[in-house]
Amino acid sequence: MRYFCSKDCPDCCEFDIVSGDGGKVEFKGISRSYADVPFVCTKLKDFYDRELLETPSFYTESGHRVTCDGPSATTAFSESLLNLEGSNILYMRGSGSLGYMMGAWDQLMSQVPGCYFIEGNPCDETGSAAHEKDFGVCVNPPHENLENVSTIVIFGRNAKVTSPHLYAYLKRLKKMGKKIIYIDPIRTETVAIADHYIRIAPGMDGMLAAGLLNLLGKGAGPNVDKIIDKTSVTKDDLDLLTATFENGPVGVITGFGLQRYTNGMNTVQWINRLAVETGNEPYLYYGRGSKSRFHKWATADHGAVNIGTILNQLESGFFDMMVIVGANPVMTFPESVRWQELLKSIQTVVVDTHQTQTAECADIFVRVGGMFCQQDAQGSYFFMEEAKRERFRDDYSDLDMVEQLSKLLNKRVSIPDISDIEPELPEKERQFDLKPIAIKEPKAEQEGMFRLMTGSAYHYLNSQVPEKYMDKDNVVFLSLADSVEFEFSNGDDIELFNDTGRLQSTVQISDKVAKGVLLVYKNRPSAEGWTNMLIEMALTDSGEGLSYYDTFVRIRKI
Ligand SMILES: Nc1nc2c(c(=O)[nH]1)N[C@H]1C(S)=C(S)[C@@H](COP(=O)(O)OP(=O)(O)OC[C@H]3O[C@@H](n4cnc5c(=O)[nH]c(N)nc54)[C@H](O)[C@@H]3O)O[C@H]1N2
Ligand SMILES: Nc1nc2c(c(=O)[nH]1)N[C@H]1C(S)=C(S)[C@@H](COP(=O)(O)OP(=O)(O)OC[C@H]3O[C@@H](n4cnc5c(=O)[nH]c(N)nc54)[C@H](O)[C@@H]3O)O[C@H]1N2
Ligand code: SF4
Ligand SMILES: [Mo]
Repeated sequence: MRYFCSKDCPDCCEFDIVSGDGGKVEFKGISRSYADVPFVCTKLKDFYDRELLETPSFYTESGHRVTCDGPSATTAFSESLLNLEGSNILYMRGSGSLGYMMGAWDQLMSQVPGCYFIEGNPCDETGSAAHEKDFGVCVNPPHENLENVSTIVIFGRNAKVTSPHLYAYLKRLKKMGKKIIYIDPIRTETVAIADHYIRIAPGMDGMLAAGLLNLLGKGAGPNVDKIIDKTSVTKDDLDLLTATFENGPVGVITGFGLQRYTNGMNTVQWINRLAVETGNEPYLYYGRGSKSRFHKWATADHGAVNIGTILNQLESGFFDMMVIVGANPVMTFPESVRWQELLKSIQTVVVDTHQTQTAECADIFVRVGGMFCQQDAQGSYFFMEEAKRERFRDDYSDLDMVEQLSKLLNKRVSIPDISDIEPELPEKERQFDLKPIAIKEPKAEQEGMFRLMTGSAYHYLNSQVPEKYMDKDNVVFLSLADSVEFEFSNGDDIELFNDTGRLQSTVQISDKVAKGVLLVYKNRPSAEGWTNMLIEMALTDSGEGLSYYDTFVRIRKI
């Protein structure tokens, strides 16, 4: 059966499900125009195994959890909603599945009186806003355009880890003779494909892009001394980049890491300017909406809350209930401890494949079967491709739940059949309206504190961690220089702390990080605590994204 993976991953892989003996299934990659060998990532089989685990649903009666099946928990949810009529309800839908059909949830919840949606997301919002500001849209050129460039400059996209098909394509482009320059404050796995790696100071790509424009005679950016001082890029690297853009054409691939700062939108806007002013806009990539070519789900008028104000709004008592579908904010959003307290103080309903850290705080938990149990459609947010699938397994799914709820609540939700869903809307085109902008810098380094970076790890996706990888690379990466200064050896216990919270883990000395920077992989428990316990809920300059990497911590031995 032809299927696709609807996880929050730029690839949106299509694959074949092959049934073997004794109900075993296998996944086989299909050939793609951009990869020499068909493959699927190792995470896929783990998602399948993980999502088959039988986690019971539950509801709460007189302070006690009653375990039950999905439909019974859904009935309890509908009763709570009816009892709460007249109250305000906060609704969050996350990145568990980005399939088009998950829009049925929005259609249903928008009809629930007093329901508020969340404006903004923790993922790519800041960079998307930059593209919308500059070009009116957030689209990607066809990937084939990269075949016309001589060099590809990658600003912080850890493709080897986060987008294996893009990495396969980069390998092919390299074989075709393209040079690759990779710019990232962290020496990631993607460095392996680079002809040249440049370690930039975090949040300073905008300064670098503006500086390059100055050196190329295309604007009044910072001079060489200032660029070197602010970005930590050496004179040789700067000369290489200047020559690269002088000679062109250059592919520019922008990742999502560099927009997770208070100046993230400004950074992406400067990279946009660098590409446009040097004639490389046809080779400028960020990402596009994964549902941009499908018709939007109709929703009723509903309230909205800015992502940065969620916790304050919960604290103020404005909401009596929070409904969380396919998200694990206790683990993935900043200020985890506050989340835990606030979710326990109101009625919380969680719909998930797993009993997550967020579900632990719930009054009602409805277990759904996940992406193997639902027909769906979606596009890749890097490649201009869409995929569709029929349902593979019959377990209780999000769509089954939405249908049941809509009947119980007497709401109308029109779920189309998959055969009627086509990516028929044309992709919009960029319009050019690059207004002059200032150069913004990230939050300043603080004396005696380390910048905490929290990027993606290879073996798991956001907080969807298979048990067998819970402890893999579950460390704090520390530079050799800092290990000497602070007298740490490999394997030592370490505490990271600041005014927001604390985390305990073990040290791994590594050249992944520079002096003054720590790396801890995101969204899973450390020995004690986890990264988002240390991170403050603070917006980026787009006003709707979160500045995760503008976080500073102290360290001590324990
Ligand atoms: N294996 C795996 N794959 C995933 C995910 C996962 O958790 N695991 N998550 C998925 C999701 S939700 C998303 S949004 C995508 C994210 O995919 P990517 O676009 O790759 O984003 P990140 O991994 O957040 O960051 C990419 C790189 O940016 C770097 N970076 C950070 N700050 C800066 C900076 O100031 N300048 C520069 N130049 N680089 C910087 C980081 O060190 C990191 O190596 O990946 C998806 N794919
Ligand atoms: N410190 C730090 N934090 C970060 C980031 C970072 O770089 N640093 N990155 C951020 C990014 S890019 C993102 S996208 C967010 C992600 O934040 P979340 O949206 O919370 O992402 P997940 O952890 O993938 O949570 C998705 C949940 O959906 C469940 N699920 C899976 N499939 C289905 C399904 O079909 N239906 C339902 N109902 N549930 C399902 C999973 O079990 C999981 O619990 O995290 C952000 N958090
Ligand atoms: S690479 Fe991403 S889209 Fe492809 S199977 Fe793995 S998680 Fe799914
Ligand atoms: Mo994301």
